Amino acid sequence: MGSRQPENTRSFALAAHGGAGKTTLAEAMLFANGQISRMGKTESGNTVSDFSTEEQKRQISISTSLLTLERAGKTLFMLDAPGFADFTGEMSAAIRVADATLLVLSSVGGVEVQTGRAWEYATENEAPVIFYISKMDRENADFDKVLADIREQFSGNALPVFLPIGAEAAFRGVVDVLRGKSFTYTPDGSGKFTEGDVPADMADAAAAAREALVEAAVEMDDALMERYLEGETVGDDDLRKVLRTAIAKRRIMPVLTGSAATGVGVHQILDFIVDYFPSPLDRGPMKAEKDGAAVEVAPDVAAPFSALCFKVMVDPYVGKLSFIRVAAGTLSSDGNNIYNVKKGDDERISSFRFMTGKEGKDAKEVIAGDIVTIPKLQSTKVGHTLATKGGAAYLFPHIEFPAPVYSVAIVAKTRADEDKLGNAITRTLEEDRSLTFEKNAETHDNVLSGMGDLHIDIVLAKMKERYGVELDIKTPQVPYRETIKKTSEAQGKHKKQSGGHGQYGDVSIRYTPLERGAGFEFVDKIVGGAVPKNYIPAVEKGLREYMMQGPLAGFPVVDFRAELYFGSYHDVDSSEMSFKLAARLSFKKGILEAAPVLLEPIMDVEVIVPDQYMGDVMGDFNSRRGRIMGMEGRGRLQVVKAQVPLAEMFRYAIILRSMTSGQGSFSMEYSHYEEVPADISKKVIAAHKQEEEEE
Ligand SMILES: Nc1nc2c(ncn2[C@@H]2O[C@H](COP(=O)(O)OP(=O)(O)O)[C@@H](O)[C@H]2O)c(=O)[nH]1
Ligand SMILES: [Mg+2]
Repeated sequence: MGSRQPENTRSFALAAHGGAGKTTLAEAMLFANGQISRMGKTESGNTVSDFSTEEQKRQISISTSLLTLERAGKTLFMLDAPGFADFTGEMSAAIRVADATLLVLSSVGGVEVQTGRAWEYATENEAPVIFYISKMDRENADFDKVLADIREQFSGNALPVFLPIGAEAAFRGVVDVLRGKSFTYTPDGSGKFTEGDVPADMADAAAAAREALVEAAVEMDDALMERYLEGETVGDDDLRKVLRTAIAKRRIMPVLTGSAATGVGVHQILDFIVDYFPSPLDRGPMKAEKDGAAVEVAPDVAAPFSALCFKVMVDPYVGKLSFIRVAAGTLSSDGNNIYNVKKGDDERISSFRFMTGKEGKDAKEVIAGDIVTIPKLQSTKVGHTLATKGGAAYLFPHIEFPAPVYSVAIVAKTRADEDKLGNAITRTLEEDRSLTFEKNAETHDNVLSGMGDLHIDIVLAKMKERYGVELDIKTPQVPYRETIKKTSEAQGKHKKQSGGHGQYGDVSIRYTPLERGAGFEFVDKIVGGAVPKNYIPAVEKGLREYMMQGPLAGFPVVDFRAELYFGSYHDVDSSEMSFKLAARLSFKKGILEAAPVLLEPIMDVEVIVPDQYMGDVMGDFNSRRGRIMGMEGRGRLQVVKAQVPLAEMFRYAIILRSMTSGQGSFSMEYSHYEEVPADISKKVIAAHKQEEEEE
């Protein structure tokens, strides 16, 4: 592979709603290209792409897999991303690093929620988009309808390049309108096809489709445009050149079709990828940053080497594999080391691997535009920039992952599980960037947060399989807090003076409510040494300690001022400990007399749903004590903003999914604390009392 050049590279992300047919299409391409001798099926758990235990068990893609194909002197890097909403992060990372997005829509299901999300990510990344209408052999397959929906909902730049010959059980082949040829298959999955003329009854449609492509393509070249307007016919060579540019610039978004299951059209798709998908050169430079200024990194093989890590996979046997997109330069694996620009660490390259599912083939050298893995890097994480030492010193922007929306508290089943938990969590977090773990300082829950119940389920199954850790899950505790609404004064007197060395502390403290978010203030108002100076810090310390467990229901007390204004002491018996205990007595009494209430966290929630679900979503928020803050249209979708108590949101990921048939999505973040309504407060306090009694 010594003479590989970026102009011979094609990389693309396969993106779609779950079940649209990406993995099957990837498998069909490997088969058509002679890289596998039998076609696997998602439902049989034997595709090259879905190789993990969990993917095979659940029959869906969970993690992006990288498949490398060699065809007609070109190297194709294909990223088969999972389509389910729980794994959106994987999909967006794949779209970010590939030179094009192959957006798959089922000829039956058409535009679905995740199709929209994939489109948005591609658009944000200015990625060229090629549509593929899949499953033309299925009952109710409707090419025209899906094409019309694509043009209406996404872009009028979507123009058909393939037209289907027949449909459903009678789907036989495709017309390639650019080549002006038909390709008719034996639909037995063997991949045998014959090339012929465009069928007479499709000639008009094929001519019109070609004309539309020509008209859009010539706009990329003024001279050609002029000739075209003067009535000259545009030759194939000219057309090919401008079409490539138009695709790279998103001015044309070709629409292809076929059936991966029966193999119909797969060879033509591969040909189209080779001929028309953008190379790294067509796609142009990657954006990076150096000392706060924007820089562009062109895919130049002679430039200093740089790469972006977009995925880390931990294989129980092979160990860690880091997936990288090479942005610039050329690097051979022997003797070369690499430098993590973000961390400032040296990393050792043992080899570069060209991946096809779980199999890797050693590559001596990588060049700008390649998407490969490096085994056993130590400190490199997703989003980090790699370079040779002393070479490129810029950083690629971090890869953003959506914030988790679904949380559970995890509890180790046994002591042995608990011992293994730390390591298992660390390694799991390394691979999965849409997962977070936090030990809540207030509730002491170990909170694991992800994109949904499916995601968490899979994470737990993986931890059990790989690291032998068994975990139970429960709903996390709401981190309630306590505060006061009135001012009170309370004396606390701690006195034990029978026999031996006694104890004596006496304080009077005034408790005043502060505004929300103010926290705690301690004020020393002692005059005349009623409490000696050296004991005052003990009083404050005592309060800070006891306020972590409020007298109402054991939650931290916040947003109040404590003014120490009077007290008394004993020359011999007073001590720091006595004053701490006195502060505690005053605190308990004072807070309970100052109209204490519970506070709960309120979340800012943003829900995105198709129009028809607006009513349901708003009604549901009412039943969750939510406040609607606003609504706006965003294309064919509606965005609802609301503030809702966290206590009502733990299962929302599941509820929204069932309420909207999977078509809704949401995000949330902490906003502020608010008083809990009396009826709910009563229940929380009662539950706390019961817990205390049980202990
Ligand atoms: N009839 C038919 N079924 C297909 C075709 N492509 C995929 N499928 C089926 O659709 C389901 C989902 O396919 P899969 O490739 O896993 O979808 P992905 O989630 O987009 O990767 C599986 O049951 C496939 O067998 C096709 O071309 N024709
Ligand atoms: Mg899949």
